[in-house]
Amino acid sequence: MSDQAHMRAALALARRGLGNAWPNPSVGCVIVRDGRVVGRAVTAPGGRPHAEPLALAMAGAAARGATAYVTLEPCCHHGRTPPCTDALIAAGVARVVIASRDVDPRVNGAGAARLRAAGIVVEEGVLADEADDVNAGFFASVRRGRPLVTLKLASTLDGRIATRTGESKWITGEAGRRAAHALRGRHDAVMVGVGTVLTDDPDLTCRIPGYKSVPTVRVVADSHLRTKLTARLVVDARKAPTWIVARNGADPLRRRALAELGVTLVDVPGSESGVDLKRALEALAQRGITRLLVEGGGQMAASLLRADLVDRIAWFHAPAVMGGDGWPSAQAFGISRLADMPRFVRHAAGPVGVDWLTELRRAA
Ligand code: AOF
Ligand code: ZN
Repeated sequence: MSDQAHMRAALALARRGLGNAWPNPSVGCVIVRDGRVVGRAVTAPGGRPHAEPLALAMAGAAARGATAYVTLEPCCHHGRTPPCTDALIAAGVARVVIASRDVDPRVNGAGAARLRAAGIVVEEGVLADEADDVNAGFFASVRRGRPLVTLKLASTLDGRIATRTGESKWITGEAGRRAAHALRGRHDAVMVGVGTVLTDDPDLTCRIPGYKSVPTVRVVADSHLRTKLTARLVVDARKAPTWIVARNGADPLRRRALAELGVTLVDVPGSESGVDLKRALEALAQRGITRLLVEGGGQMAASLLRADLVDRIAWFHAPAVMGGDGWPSAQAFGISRLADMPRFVRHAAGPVGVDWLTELRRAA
């Protein structure tokens, strides 16, 4: 099999770990000796151990003289785990094929250099575009200090996400809802505005059995701490983590009560109209979140789009029309000049049950 084929297998492993590895990137590693796969692993849940030592342990003595395929440049720093470069060198690996360079300033080319200095043949950039896509969350948190933000919208054909009376269950069908749960699973955290918590009382967990080993963090943007102590995601905050992003100094009593129920309070500056979303995203990245799925509602979608903080959109659209009285998906998002409109490019599109899913990415 070719280098590309083995790297594709490593990428598939890495993709499976998305949503489980934060604060670290989900890395796939495949070790091949004489054309046979002798070791394979993905970064462990929670980010440690890294993929390489796990794959090397599986390979044992067969790693000597083998080729290691890694989706991200092996680390060479003494972080919370020993350097993967040293593990590869000690195991006697002959060749290392790397997809993406690790943008972590502690690595950033130094990992590859260290392997070369030890006499290992190193190739870089094999399927780099695909790996950059898998690593996009980690790269966003290192380079921009905020997570990769994917906005999930479930709307009618005319872009409505709720009726005038606030009804929004269920616009899409069963298959679309299952796909949306899988999407939650591939993210480190899911965020909604407090309005959605007050009207829908959502649970926001990924309810696909066996899909996730690290529960997705539920984040509520709630500047004035209006979330009720009886909300579902407060009541079960000890089972799956709930973080509330609030304005500095908001309601100390409420704060204490929420904390006692197991909720984590994340403080950010804000204005009367809500929390500063950019600062909120930065605070989430500081706590290790690399991939954030934003699920609503319209106000939140509008604010993020207006601030140009949306990297990707997962748009589920149902074959139905609500009409002008419905709540527009980007409420109050009034662009007057076409030049100011954030544009996205289509990444993928296709049917999901009776609905469609269009995946979009922010145009460069
Ligand atoms: C790898 N293989 O599977 C991952 C890597 O704090 P530590 O020691 O866990 O190091 C975290 C850094 O390691 C992280 O910022 C990133 O640069 C790299 N992640 N590296 O060789 C892996 N997950
Ligand atoms: Zn490592």
